[in-house]
Amino acid sequence: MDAEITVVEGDITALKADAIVNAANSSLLGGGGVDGAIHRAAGPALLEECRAIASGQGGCPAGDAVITGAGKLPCKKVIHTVGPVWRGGGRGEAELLASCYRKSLCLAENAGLETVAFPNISTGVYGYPKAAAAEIAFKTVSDTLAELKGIKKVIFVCFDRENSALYRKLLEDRPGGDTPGFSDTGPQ
Ligand code: AR6
Repeated sequence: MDAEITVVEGDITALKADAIVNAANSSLLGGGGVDGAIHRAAGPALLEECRAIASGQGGCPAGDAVITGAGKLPCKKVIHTVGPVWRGGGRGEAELLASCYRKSLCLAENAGLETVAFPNISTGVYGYPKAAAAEIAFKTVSDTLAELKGIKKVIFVCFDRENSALYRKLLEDRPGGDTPGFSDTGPQ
């Protein structure tokens, strides 16, 4: 059976998915935006795990991802991926952003996880244009799910109306798509 793709509007830290994805930075040591929200909600155990990974492998480059436990969050695992900083589009940003989605899904698959929630990676502090980022996210996730067997559901968690409208449109426009995968009642 095909994996399901859904779109919700809300705070990703509240989701009970098997894994939530964090839009981290290369240090893996926390920051603002969704990264800050995830670390605040998870508590110090998450930062300790990130610190151990960062000191072991020297941080995490853009386009790559690592997996940790979830501290006090209601999900089981956190996948930390580092999106590209938008520099005009000619510095490999699209490939790096696609790689974030693909590698995060592969980590989830290899960990035996079935439901994965993504924020809109790079579209905050890192400045990636939202419409272009949404198209890459949607296409990469759709293509990767077609290759993987274990993941049953991907949830795009949009924090703002603009992203939510973009993802809702992409869901409607896909072949055979309508809106059953959209929920505007929040992630719970
Ligand atoms: N739940 C879901 N989405 C959220 C939440 C939340 N609680 N909070 C913000 N967003 P950003 P980036 C959305 O800036 O652009 C950090 O400092 C937000 O509206 O969090 O990848 C890191 O440490 C936006 O759509 O991540 C890095 O230094 C999306 O999450 C840097 O920011 C991503 O915005 C990464 O920048």
